Amino acid sequence: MERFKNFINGEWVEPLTGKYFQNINPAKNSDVIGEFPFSGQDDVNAAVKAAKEAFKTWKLMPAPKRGDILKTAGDIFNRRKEELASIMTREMGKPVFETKGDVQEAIDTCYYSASETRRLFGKNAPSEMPNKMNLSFRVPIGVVGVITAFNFPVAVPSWKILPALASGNTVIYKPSKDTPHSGVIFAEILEEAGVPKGVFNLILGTGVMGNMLVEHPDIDLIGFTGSTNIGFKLGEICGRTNKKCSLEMGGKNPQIIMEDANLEQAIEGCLWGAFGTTGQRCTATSRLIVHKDVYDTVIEQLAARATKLRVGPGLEDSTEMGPVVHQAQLNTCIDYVKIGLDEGARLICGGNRLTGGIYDDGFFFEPTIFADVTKDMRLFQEEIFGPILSVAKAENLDHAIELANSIEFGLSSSIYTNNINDAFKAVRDIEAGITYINSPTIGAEAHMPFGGVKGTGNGHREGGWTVFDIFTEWKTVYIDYSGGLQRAQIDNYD
Ligand code: UN1
Repeated sequence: MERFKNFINGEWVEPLTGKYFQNINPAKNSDVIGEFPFSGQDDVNAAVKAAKEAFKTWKLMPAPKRGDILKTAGDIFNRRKEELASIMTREMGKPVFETKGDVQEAIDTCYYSASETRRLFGKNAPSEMPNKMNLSFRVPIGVVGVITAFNFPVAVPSWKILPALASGNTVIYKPSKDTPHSGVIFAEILEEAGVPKGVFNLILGTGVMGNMLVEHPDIDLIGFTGSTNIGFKLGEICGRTNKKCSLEMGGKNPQIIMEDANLEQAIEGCLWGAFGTTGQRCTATSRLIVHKDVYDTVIEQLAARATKLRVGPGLEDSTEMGPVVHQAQLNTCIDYVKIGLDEGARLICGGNRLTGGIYDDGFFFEPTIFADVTKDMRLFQEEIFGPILSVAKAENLDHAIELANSIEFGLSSSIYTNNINDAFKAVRDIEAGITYINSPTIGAEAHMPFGGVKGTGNGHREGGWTVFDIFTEWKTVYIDYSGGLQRAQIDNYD
């Protein structure tokens, strides 16, 4: 069986712990992908030491030169797209057409970050004193720890790693324990692109190792994507150790369908939003809020389509929905079906683990829809991260928006309507970082701000130009060429 290594200070090295963990294919549990380092404190220390040292020179490289390396990385991601997509599907399950999209998002982010290195604009303002100039510009922060989830094994880390590098920071990346192989390829690509030694380091391991990163005194910033529960804990540690941190956490994203919507289009959007990536996206549509006039029709048509979705291994061309990522996630789905039934929600379709034939060797779950879900139910409130959609009935637009907002999260949202007034009210009133009109809750583009309000985040936006607010801070410079002492606030005013 193949044994993989960490990438520290430009070298592929065995973990100092001497320990490894195995990762299996969620669509075929008998397929063991390999043995991956179970890294510990000494590995973290080695990576941090390398990244701290490398920061001294990387930050001095002209930003457009750093951009050239990122552009090359984009070219290599492109060249290895098919191969990488298969590796990702094998280790986390989503169909190859989705993992190819995931790689494309990383390619887009490479090119976008590369181009931004020529546009890391500063801002100048006139001085209040004569013969004096005021400037301000962005500077890198230092050593960045990146911790991400399994569901976008390449795209989501790329949102953090590439702009962090473009800005002049050095990086230590800990991928999810469920997608270490994708992490290895990520490192191979940056190595081949010419990222200097120590600038990018990969250490593999479990959540315990993630904690060691966050506790480490020489890490200056943590970029995290994952569950709300873990994000809040990491945020506490960052507060105590005075680290900057960007937290991208849970979602319980609503799609509203109004009575005048194009139902065919709305249902197709909902199927993609709810069951794409087997519901394992932080942007997944997990609540469908339907106007009462079309409620029964929508449920009937949606269930008819959902039950026909082809569930199977993501490596097969015909598959529309893959397995969930692991046994624990499968158990979560089973638990929430029971919770939904106990709460009195109406199970419309699905609800079971798929069994028989190939299904017995994987973590397959039926596309599941509950109707008559009310806002006090756990089904309505809690992130499940699986193929379980809750449908609620709304009296009118105001009620639909009130329901949409009745949760602790605020990442993505969507409304299907042909009424322009309703669309604009929804844009204004839905509490979410992202709102789609006549389009599902998933599908963010790399060059636009991405992030959520309320319990989803801590105010940062990845993607787009806003990501540079995470990975840089401002330096202000005053240049006095008057030839004498000028005292601001004093000499110009009585
Ligand atoms: C995530 O689920 O963590 O908008 C990110 C989307 C994708 C990114 C999802 N482009 O659904």
